[in-house]
Amino acid sequence: MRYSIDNWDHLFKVDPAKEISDEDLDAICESGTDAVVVGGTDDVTLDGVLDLLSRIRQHTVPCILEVSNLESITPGFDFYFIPMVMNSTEKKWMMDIHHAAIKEYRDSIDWDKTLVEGYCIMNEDAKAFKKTKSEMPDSEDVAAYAYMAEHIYHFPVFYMEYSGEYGDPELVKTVKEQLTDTKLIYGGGIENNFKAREMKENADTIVVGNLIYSDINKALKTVKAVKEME
Ligand code: 1GP
Repeated sequence: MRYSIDNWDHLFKVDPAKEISDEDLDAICESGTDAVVVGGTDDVTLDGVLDLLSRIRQHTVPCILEVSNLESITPGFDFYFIPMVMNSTEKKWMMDIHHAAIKEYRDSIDWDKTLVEGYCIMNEDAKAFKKTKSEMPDSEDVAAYAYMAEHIYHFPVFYMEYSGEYGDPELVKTVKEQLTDTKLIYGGGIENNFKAREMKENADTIVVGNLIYSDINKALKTVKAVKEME
């Protein structure tokens, strides 16, 4: 059966380029989050990915690789998220690297474990924004990207990526109104329970990243904060 994130409220995203203690990673895995995503922008290496995979695998939580480069793809994850950056000015991030991946891995890709994310990167200071040469969209642009994600590309997920910065809850609401079948993931700057809940009001799923590294206890509390909203 093709994999679905329909009932996922909360994800933690751990970065293979950052150090995390066993104690903190164990706490993340046992927190009640719906899945742990391994993903980053710079310095993502196969060694770093394999290290996190083997440590997360000691727990039952689903483990996802958000693919950032071809070199660090490895079997063994439960699911693979494939970003396509809709507001990049370079075709590469929407087409060419995926094309190269198909040429190399076509026979080993399990499409039931693969999910394409229509990404819209919305923080000009984020490393991913610069790397993908993204263009800052205004509200109307973002709403149109979301609509395209669902109606033209039929992406299962539209990801509003503010990485490192807290976004605009009103815009998240507007974007959600564009979507019926495509799920909305929000990530960026969630640093307390209030912000977790505020974004979860409209996003289907929220992602907590940096807070794991800056305040693990606060990060862990965001799981319960959004789960209690159900
Ligand atoms: C990053 O969307 C995630 O890809 C989470 O963002 O690191 O700001 O929490 P933060």
